[in-house]
Amino acid sequence: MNKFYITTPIYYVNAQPHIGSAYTTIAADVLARYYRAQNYDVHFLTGTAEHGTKMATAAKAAGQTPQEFVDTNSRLFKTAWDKLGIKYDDFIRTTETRHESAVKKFFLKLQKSGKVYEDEYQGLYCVGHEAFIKESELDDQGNCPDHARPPEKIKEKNWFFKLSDYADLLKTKITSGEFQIEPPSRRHEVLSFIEQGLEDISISRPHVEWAIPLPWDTSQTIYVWLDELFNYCSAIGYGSDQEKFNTYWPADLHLIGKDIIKFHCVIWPALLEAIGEPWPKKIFAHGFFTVDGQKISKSLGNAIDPLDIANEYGIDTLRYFMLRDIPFGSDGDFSHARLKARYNADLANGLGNLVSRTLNMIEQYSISPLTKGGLRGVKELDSQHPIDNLQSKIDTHIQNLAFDKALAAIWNIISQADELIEETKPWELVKSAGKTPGVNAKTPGVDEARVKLEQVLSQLYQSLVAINEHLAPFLPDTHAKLTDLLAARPIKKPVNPLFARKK
Ligand code: ME8
Repeated sequence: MNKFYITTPIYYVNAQPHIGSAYTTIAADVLARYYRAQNYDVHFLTGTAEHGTKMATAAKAAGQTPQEFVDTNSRLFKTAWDKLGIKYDDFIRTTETRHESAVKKFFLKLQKSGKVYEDEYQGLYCVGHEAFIKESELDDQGNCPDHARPPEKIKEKNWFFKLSDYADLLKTKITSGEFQIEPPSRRHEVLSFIEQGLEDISISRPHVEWAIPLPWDTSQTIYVWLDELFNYCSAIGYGSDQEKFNTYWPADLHLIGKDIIKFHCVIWPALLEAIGEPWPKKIFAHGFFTVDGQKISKSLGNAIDPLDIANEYGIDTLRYFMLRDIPFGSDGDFSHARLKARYNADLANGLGNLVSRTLNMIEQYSISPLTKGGLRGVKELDSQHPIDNLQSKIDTHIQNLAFDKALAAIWNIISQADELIEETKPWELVKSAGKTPGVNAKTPGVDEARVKLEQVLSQLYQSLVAINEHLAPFLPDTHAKLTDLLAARPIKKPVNPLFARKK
C-alpha cells in the first residue's frame, strides 16, 4: 500500500487559530481525504509549537504559568480543527514527553555529526519571529518590519550548526528536483537565498528557560525553531518506534506558508542530512491572506476567527471559498463581500439549486427506476457525458495542489447540467410525454418525449452522483447530505435547499 505522510506547520499558541492557520490545515485535510479515498495509507499530522520566550511572555501577561497557558491555548487549536471537520491522524505538542525525548536524541546525533561547534554570538534577535534578524532587514526606525518592535541586542555563548557546509548539496538537490520546492517562485527564492551565501546558525540559547535543555550543555536550551522542525519526526516515533518511523518517513509533503520557507527548505534538509535521515520529498509554500486588503496583525485586531465564518455560513463554505477563490500559492484577500458573493453564486444558486431542481423534477415527473448508474434506456447519451474526464482532471489538479482548478472542473459539470436543463426544458417535455412512466422508454419513437425526459433526468442524476463523489474531500458535510439525498427513495418533496441564499 502506498503511504502519504502530510504535515502542516505546528502553530504558535500565543495566537488563536485564525484564517491563516485554518487555510493550511484545511488544504492538508483535503489532500489527506483525497489520498485516503485513493487507498493510500495516509498520515496527517498537525499540532502546536509551545516553547520559547514568546510563549513565556504571553503566559506571564495572562497571569498563568507557561504550562497552564500552553495547555489552554493548544486546546483551542484542537477544538477549532475538530469543529472545522479536520480529520488529522495525529496532533503533536512540543511540550509532550514523546517530542522532548526525541528532540534530545536528535541533538545528540547532531553533535556526533561533527557539524556542531561553540562560539560567541553577537547580533539582533526578534522575539516575534523567534529568529535572529539582520540590521539590513530593519525599518527606518530600527524596528522589525513584521512586528513593529526593535529586536533585542544579544551577545552570548551559543552552539552553532555548520549550515554553510550544505550550500552545494542543497543547490544540487533543489535544481535536480530530487528535493521539490513548489511553487516555482518559492524555489527561485530559496535558490537565490542560498546563492547569497549561507551562514552557520545558532542552535542553542543560554537565557531561554521555557525550552528543551541541550543534552550535553545544560546551561543552554535548544533554539525553538529546531525543536519545532523536529516535530515532523518525533510524532512518528523517531528514536522510540522505528517501525512507524520507517513506515512514514520521509514526509511526502510539508505544507507551509511562504513566511517559513528558509527554515523548511534550507535549515531542515541540512539538519536531516547531518543526522543521516532522508529529506522530505516536497515542500509547498502557499501565499498569505490579507483581510479586506490589510495584513492580518494583532495591532490591527483584524484576525478572523474561522469558526465565526463556519457558524454563519457552514464549514463547507469556508473550505470552498478559501480553496476556490485564491490559487494556492498566490497571495489573496479574504473579503467578506467576496465570500458572500461566492456563497450565493456557486453554492446556493449553483450546486444547491441544481440538486433541488433535479431531484424535485425526478420525483414530480415520476421518473423511475433510478439507480446509481442512471436510468434504463439512456446509453446513447453516455458517450458525450461531460463527467467522462473529470477524474483524470481532478487527479492532475490535486497533484499540482491547484485546488481552485479542481473545484472549477467540478463546477463546470454543474454549469453543463444547468445548460442541459435550459436547453431541453424538462417541464415542457413532461407535458407531451406519455402518462405511464417508463413504459415506452425502450421503444424510442413511440414516446419520444418520455424517452428524452428520462435521458435528460438520468444525465442530470449521473452528473449529481459524479459531482458528489468528487466533492467529498473538499466539502465533506455537503457530500454527506447529498449522499443521503441521492440514496433516498421516495425523496421528500420538495428537497430543501442545501445552501439557503444570503441577503
Ligand atoms: O511559524 N495567510 O507558527 P505560526 C495564510 N511555529 N497563512 C497564514 C497566515 C496568513 N495571513 N498567517 C499564518 C510558526 N499562516 C512556527 C511553525 S513548523 C515546524 C513551525 C499559516 O503560528 C501559514 O501556514 O506563526 C504559516 O506558515 C503558519 O500559519 C505560521 O504559523
